[in-house]
Amino acid sequence: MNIENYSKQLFENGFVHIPNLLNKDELDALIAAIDSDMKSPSPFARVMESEKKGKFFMDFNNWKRLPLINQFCRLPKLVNLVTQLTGSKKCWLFHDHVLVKDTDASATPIHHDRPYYIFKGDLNLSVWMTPDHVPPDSGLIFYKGTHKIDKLFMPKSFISGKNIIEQKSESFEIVDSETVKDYEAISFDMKPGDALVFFNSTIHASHPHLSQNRRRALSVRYLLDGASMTKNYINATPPFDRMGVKVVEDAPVPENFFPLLKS
Ligand SMILES: O=C(O)CCC(=O)C(=O)O
Repeated sequence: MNIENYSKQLFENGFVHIPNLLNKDELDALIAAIDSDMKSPSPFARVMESEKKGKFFMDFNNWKRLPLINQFCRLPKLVNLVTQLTGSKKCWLFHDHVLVKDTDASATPIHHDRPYYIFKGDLNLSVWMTPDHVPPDSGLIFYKGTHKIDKLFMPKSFISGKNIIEQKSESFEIVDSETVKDYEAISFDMKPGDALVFFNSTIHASHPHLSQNRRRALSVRYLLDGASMTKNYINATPPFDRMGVKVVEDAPVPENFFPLLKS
């Protein structure tokens, strides 16, 4: 793996596609981890479905409860990948997010992740992995270079696709197709075991899920060097501020909630 080249792409574009990251055993472990959550979802789980649309199952922050998710998030291969890509010494587990779409499931709305989170930090990122073939017209869309926009955008509900709050906000601008019209939109032909790594600040979305195959995905969120807490979020997801985490501006990562995976 040419980590230097992948790292260059990540910093230049805000995202990078890593083909064949997972071997057969790791792919099986990914499938088992996603399955374990679908069979035993948490109270956070949501299934979106309507007469016309396919199902979109989502759940998050299950690593403490589900051993297969826990083991997968802690895989040295993933931790080494994100520390090497970002040149970070430290890495903490933030949370896991399972996202499974059936045929005709709706698009994921355009957003970036930072304003959903109680952490800031330029290197914090997600690793999105699928055990399925996801053609480019059904997969994620990344807007090249948008991680360099020095703004926070209003989070959107993945259920309704609408802004989480309707009132205008001084801190959070509205993000829509107009915001990204000058940025190249990139999608990938994802093969089983490929990964997408992207910064919390990178604007992204997905196409509606047109493929006839179910699309199972696990997005693991990691905190890296420079991570600290922030109160600059709307409706924290996961709602750690209502789960016992005391959010203090600029405070370091509380390792009793978010385990240190590498130091
Ligand atoms: O899987 C999807 O459709 C959306 C994923 C996403 O937005 C994320 O992992 O941050």
